[in-house]
Amino acid sequence: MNCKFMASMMCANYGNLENEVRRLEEGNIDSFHIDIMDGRYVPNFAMSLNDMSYIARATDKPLDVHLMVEHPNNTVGLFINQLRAGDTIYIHPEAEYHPSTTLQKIIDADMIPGIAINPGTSVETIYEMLRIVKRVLVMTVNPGNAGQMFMPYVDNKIEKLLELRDEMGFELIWDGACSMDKIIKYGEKGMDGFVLGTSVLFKGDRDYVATLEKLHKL
Ligand code: S6P
Ligand code: MG
Repeated sequence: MNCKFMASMMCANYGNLENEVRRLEEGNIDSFHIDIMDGRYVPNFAMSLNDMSYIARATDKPLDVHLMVEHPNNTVGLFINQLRAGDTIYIHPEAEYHPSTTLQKIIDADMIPGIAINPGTSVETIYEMLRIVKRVLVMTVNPGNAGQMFMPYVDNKIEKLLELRDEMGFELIWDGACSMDKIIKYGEKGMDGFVLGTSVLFKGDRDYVATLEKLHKL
């Protein structure tokens, strides 16, 4: 299996974020997934711009920023200013009138443009954007919280996206309820990356190095 693993930092221990970053780096995490919420697009607040900047300064690894905010065009510049070339920003297309304008800002800043697709969003409605994004974050839970149940109906969409990925050349990343069995099954099907949250990494004794070693051996 050749796929990337991203740590969902909203599930980390905020009591010692620096130590969390170090231990995840020791386990060779590929990138840090930062969930930004505004309490409007989703009924929750997770990480903030300042949390993201702190992690950006604490590591040389790429950041993978998932904006769950209304009208990201209004605030995407704030995030771009704190990030580096090569970091990824995902927006939810239904949260913006002209999502391709927002994606263009991300492209112009030499960052990786991505869209996040909710369980209830069809491939058909986002098809044209697949031509300009480099990453698609397929959500297998409704956005807003960690620790939710996998929505089995997303399976069909994942199969469709895997076919389109081969044709159009974006990377397909899984976000939500990402357990070991899902990683094995969909890693074999060619998924490019997985966001690791409470289902596999931030659980039990939180031995990140041991869990990541197991995952990298798959
Ligand atoms: C959800 C968010 C995700 C979660 C992650 C948690 O709104 O976008 O990135 O943090 O999915 O993982 P888990 O395994 O607890 O569902
Ligand atoms: Mg996320």
